[in-house]
Amino acid sequence: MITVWGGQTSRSIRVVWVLEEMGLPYRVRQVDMLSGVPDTEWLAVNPGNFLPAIQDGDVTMVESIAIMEYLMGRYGPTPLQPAPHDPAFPAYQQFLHMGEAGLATLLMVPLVSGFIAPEAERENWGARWALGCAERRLDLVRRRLAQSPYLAGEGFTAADISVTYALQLGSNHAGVTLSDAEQAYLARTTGRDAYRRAFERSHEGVGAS
Ligand SMILES: N[C@@H](CCC(=O)N[C@@H](CS)C(=O)NCC(=O)O)C(=O)O
Repeated sequence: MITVWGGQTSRSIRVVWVLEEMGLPYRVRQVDMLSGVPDTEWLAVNPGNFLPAIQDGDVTMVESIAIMEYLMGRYGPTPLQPAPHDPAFPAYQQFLHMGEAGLATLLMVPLVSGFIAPEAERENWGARWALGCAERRLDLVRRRLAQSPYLAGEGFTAADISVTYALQLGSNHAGVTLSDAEQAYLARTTGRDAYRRAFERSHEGVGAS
């Protein structure tokens, strides 16, 4: 049984969403990063203390995109991951990675500046720079969505899982304003049954004493 170490608003939703799309059995172990109480069981899994992580038998992994690629490679094939000879593959590969490396990573800077930084440091050049960089990368997402319903082309793939999380992070917590096309895209991706199940499983037990 695969264990997903996650949090209710963390990138673990990407991993759980892949598991739901593929119909694989798993359990979610919630980690409360904000409790202030060290979770020693969790820190033994990832001493770096960032979510998500998985354990699958002898395998322990962090990095949400790498975990998604592991699951699709290990338990696929799956339509979530076009094969290298598929014409959809280059765009798939680009947006799969852009969702984290080019978008979510940058968006963490305005997010932590806006919500966690001391009052006097909330407005800062670095956060504005990071938001501007993410906005320019979003132009590539916008241009792609003007051409096709999903980022790799006609079919939904893991690239959409990756970028959906980044769009949610940006619009909910980092000051990104979504266009109508992006909002329609999010409605398409998060309207999937697998997303609804993933969302529910990611919130199970949260707030329970
Ligand atoms: N590139 C990593 C980013 C992981 C990350 O930043 N996770 C957040 C939660 S979504 C976190 O744990 N932040 C706390 C920290 O890094 O100290 C991934 O995609 O998994």
